Amino acid sequence: MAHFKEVTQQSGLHPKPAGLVLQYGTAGFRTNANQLDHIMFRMGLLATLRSKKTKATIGVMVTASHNPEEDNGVKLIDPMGEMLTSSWEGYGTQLANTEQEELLTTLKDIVEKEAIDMSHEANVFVGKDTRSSSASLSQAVLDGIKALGGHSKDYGLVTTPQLHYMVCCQNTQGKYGEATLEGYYSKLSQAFSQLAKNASNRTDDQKHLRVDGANGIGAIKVRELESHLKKDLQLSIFNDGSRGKLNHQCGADFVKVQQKLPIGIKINPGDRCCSFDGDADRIVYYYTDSKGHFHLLDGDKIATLISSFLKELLNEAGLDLKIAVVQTAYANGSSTYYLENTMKVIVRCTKTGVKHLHHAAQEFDIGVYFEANGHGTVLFSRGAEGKIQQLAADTNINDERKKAAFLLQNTINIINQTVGDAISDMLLIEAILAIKGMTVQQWDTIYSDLPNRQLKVKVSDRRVIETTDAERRAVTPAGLQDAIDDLVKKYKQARSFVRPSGTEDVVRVYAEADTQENADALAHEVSLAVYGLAGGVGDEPKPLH
Ligand code: 16G
Ligand code: MG
Repeated sequence: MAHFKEVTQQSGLHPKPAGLVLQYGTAGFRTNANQLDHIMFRMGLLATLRSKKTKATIGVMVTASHNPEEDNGVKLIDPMGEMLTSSWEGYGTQLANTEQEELLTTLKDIVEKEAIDMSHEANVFVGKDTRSSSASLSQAVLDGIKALGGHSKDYGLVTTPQLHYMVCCQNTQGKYGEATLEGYYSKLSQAFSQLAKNASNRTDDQKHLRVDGANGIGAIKVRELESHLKKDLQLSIFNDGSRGKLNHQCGADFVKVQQKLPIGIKINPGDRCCSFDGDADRIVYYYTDSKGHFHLLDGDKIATLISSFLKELLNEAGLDLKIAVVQTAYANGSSTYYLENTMKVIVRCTKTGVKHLHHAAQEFDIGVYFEANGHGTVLFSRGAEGKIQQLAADTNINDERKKAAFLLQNTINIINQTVGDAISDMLLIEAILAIKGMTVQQWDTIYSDLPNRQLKVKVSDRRVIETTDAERRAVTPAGLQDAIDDLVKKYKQARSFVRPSGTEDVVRVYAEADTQENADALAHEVSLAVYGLAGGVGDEPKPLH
């Protein structure tokens, strides 16, 4: 086949360093940018095969999200805008690790196993973040697509969720929206302005939001959005990339993990602020109080705000739809308690990683999913969307139901259902706060987070830890879970779990308890148990105080 010949020739320009082994991780490949050229070329090949197989457009996003500037990575996007199906992740790993001379054989194996019709045309959308390495790496992706005879469209600089959106628009023949940036901004901003019409009189202060763009792509894109928003929302953008370094002491991951303000942001007590991560698929909110204390509103607080808003609207609309919130083990215990016992919504817990939450959320009429780190969105089933549209078109209903249906309709339009999207989440949160006339402090008091601590432990092989029950219990090594159970019993309102990271060579430890001191002490003691029972390397974990 002519294409295979082309692959052999072109792959020579993107050679694999012999012996280098990389895994398709939780969200694709991610490592130092100078190890990725061959990976990018090969993911161009894989995306082309995936497109031929699914007879649909596939996406390839070049980004390393919240990692440092020196890193890069790649995420593949399936036809409906969701992440690459897990059954193909293995092919990604195989293609990445096959030595140069075996590449063609590996490629042909995949073609055979998946019975791919190579004569079918292939279409791949490509996007990239602002890293200095992204330009040449996305060119390597384009080279891979071309080598296998696929067609590509290069969107250039876009956020990860924007590329997910484009793929979904393309494969739904425009039903989800128009596959352009202009289409994205106009769909979201129109929905926002419809929702904002229902807000009580807001002062300029209330319309004002400070955005930390992590010196990344989100900053550029939120500025593009700004011109579509008119005066409904006023944004001050910090860490916009003009000076600082990507993700360095700023961005959603920094703010969440360090529980403090990002560098370069100027705020007064009570000012509402949010941070995006490096590819704008995560968002967290925060403010400082009159004493200068920092308060974080993370993915759990966001899920609570959104789900209570939706639940109220469903009640007012008289619609009987099943709503659920999907979280991971990292969700603060107070949020789970509040959702289950006060709000009385169904709560599901899944393994870490967006694809797991996304799948679980698909099982409900309305599935709100958020990781505590700020990645999340809302999914509406086709049936639920149909009922909402039908109600909105019904002329025989009272004003209250009509208004609720209208708000639900615009909520659907403001949400990027393909994946968590900092820009879309930000607009939805701003709309809800405006409609409810709620300040960020009032939102924060819905429930109080239990003090918590996250630690890392280095072990010789983190795979010795296997977990069950959505990562909440360790099955191996023997004795570890019993040790954790005994330690947890020593503290009030305590909970702890450990899991091997999917993105770093460490074991992660999470603990929460009634006080920060107790959460810290429990996290430390559990770290010692991991170190002792799971092959710790280096110095023994030290107490935090
Ligand atoms: C990836 C995941 C994120 C998860 C994180 C966990 C996606 C798009 N991203 O960044 O959802 O929270 O990994 O990292 O799925 P860890 O396994 O190192 O704790
Ligand atoms: Mg990200």
